[in-house]
Amino acid sequence: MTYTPTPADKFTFGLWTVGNPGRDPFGEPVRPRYDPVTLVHLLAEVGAYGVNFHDNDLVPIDATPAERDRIVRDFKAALTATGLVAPMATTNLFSDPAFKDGAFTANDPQVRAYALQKAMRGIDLGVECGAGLYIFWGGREGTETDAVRDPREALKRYREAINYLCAYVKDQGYSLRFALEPKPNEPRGDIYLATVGHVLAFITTLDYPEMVGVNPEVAHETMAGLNVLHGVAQAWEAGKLLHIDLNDQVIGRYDQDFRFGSANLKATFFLVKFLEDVGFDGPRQFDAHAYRTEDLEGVKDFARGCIRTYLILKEKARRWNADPEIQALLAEINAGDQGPVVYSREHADALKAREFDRAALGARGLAYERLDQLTIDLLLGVR
Ligand code: GCO
Ligand code: MN
Ligand code: MN
Repeated sequence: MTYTPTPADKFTFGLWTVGNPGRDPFGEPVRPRYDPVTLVHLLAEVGAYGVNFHDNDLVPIDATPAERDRIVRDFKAALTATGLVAPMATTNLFSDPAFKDGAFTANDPQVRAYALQKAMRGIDLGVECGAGLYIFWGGREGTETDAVRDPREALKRYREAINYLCAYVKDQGYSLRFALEPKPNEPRGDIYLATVGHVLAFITTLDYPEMVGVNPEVAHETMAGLNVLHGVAQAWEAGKLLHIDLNDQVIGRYDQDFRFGSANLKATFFLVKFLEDVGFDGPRQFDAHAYRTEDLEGVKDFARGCIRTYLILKEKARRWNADPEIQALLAEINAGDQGPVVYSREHADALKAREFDRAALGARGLAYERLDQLTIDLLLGVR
């Protein structure tokens, strides 16, 4: 197997991922900043399908209109030259000191207004570059102390902003959907809309819920100690899985943004298997960055590694689904299943009267150990 990506895999990277200069709270950048055109060519070289950006990854926050137009022209020319697309865009509502208390949820109404303005301009920029999806990651929408804001007020303001921006998109006639990206903490002590579950519930309270979905991130659910796959599956079931951020993370650590599959291989396998089994056709974005030890070659190794691991796990998933022993075990586990139970008076009466052999139910061995070990054998390449 060569594990060569195709456009159908929809592997994308943010400009901020391969462009990450390796600055952290303890140390200065270890890599130079590369301009967007260079990064587009790098992504084409490693086999990506698309590139995503925050407004200010592409256009510096203090650029003049003329500079903006030149940068966008060069970027679009690079897309044409490489064949890459820009399916998703987003707003940086977290780096500038103006957003130190949040953007849409900030206590200062001027900050909230500025955030809306910046988001509308970001949406225009995204649409101009061909994006069909716009992400909202509320990086600074949170607190260090709940003394400063009633969390209900934060949710109200968040809702007001998303409603406003949905109305803006409709008014402009853009064909653009939104995806909200949950995260439990970092950079704030606590961030509102902490998990996929919070976001799914929040969407039902919006004016245009049909325009809005979720962008789950592996690391973010893991930081919250949750099973990523379960959140992703619930989003999918609700018809709300529009995009996914793939990376890796050890529970209980800082926001690590490791190369996809580099920390929790089995969980990553089941996630890839799920995405492939259900036929998820949204972009698979690698939202991660290279170790701080790497130079530009290491950044390429990182990006190629994300893609390669996904494709290896995709092939493993195919083999898992085709494995006679695994499938026989699954058939045994699910034997006797007669499909969904539907309520009727007769069914309920019969069920209430039925006698169960409770001891036998409890005594039955389920062979999950064997099934899991077969999975491990397959993943470790001895099967
Ligand atoms: C993070 C987030 C971001 C977002 C990005 C796009 O932890 O910093 O994952 O990388 O995904 O802002 O919305
Ligand atoms: Mn993240
Ligand atoms: Mn992300």
